[in-house]
Amino acid sequence: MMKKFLALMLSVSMIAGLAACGSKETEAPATDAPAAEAPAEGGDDAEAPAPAADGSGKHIFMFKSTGNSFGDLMYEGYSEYMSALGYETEYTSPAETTVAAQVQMLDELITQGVASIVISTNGDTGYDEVFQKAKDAGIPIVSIDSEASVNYRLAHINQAEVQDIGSYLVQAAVLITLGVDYPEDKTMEEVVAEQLGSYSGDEIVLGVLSAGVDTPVQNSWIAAMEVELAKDMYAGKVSPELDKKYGNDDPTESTTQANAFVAENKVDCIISPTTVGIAAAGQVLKQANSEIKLTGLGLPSEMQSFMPNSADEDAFTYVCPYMMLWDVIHLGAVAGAAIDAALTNGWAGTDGETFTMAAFRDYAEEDYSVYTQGDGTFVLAGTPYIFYKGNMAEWIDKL
Ligand code: RAM
Repeated sequence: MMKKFLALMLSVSMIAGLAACGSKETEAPATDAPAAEAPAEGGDDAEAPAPAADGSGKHIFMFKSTGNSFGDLMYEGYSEYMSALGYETEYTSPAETTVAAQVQMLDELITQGVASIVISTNGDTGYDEVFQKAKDAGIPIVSIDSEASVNYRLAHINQAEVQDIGSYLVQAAVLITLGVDYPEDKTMEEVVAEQLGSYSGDEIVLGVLSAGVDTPVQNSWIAAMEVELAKDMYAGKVSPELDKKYGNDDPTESTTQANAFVAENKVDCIISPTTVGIAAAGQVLKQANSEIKLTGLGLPSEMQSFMPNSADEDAFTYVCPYMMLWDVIHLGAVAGAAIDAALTNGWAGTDGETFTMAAFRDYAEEDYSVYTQGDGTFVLAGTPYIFYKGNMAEWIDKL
């Protein structure tokens, strides 16, 4: 079933892209892990059966909601990795991007008996009771994309450094506002510093079209954008205030919010740190023939009509000259490797622990180490990758 083999050129392309993107500049994340949670609503008291010692049973992968290709691709990687090891996996996500919908679904699954849970959450709070029920039953939980409470997860699989993502998004938005192509031979930060050094125009204003107002991962990236904007080079040139709107990872709501940006006409560039938001904004800005530009985190397959697809095109005739993401399929597979390590080697996600991920598609076998940030432990799966006119064509069929 997963015979697409879309990632054959992934490593090579990714390494090239990373070099161009200046991946050395890793910084500490802007935010600490989620704070202690309020008591959860819902959840029933039925005791949950413990998972079988041999790893049999259903291994659950729960995304924030259904109908999101980003979640589907993570599951593709997760299930491919897990199935190769003989595990049975199931993709279950609620229709709505809410904490309550995830909690109800988790509660039912845990009562039925599941072997493990990988989850991307819709909020920092509200999961305590249901996660405690899983913990009592000995069901390992790993979070991915959007963090689960440090009290209940073994570790969080971090897609890329939070601060890198926030910084690169702001830098891209500023360069795009100034009509500057993605720099292939310098870091974006260097070019932003050069450009703003001689900039004397109106203060640049950036908008954010996010997912949910409470979504942990998007909020951590927004906080990182604000850290970036506090750097001296932006002072008086780019507003430190981001104009934030929330489309709840729903195409219709995201379209409404993108239309509001057009109607208000206050921002120069929208940063959408969600694949649903950026695709909706692309459509709105294109249709409106708006002067507002766009960047963010998007899937090349969903962004192809809003972005240049070949090096000889003028990127600025498109609403989104360049954007970012990471290898979503590989990210999902790393979560599978963490769950396997928990089940077979007693990997507990504590600081300094390591697990080995078997070779996956074009990725060689690799060790992943657990590190601590704030109150929580993390595993770093990858690095942000820039999609621009120089490489879009090769990515459209892959992600
Ligand atoms: C969306 C989801 C997810 C985010 C990606 C980039 O589909 O909101 O949380 O990480 O986009």
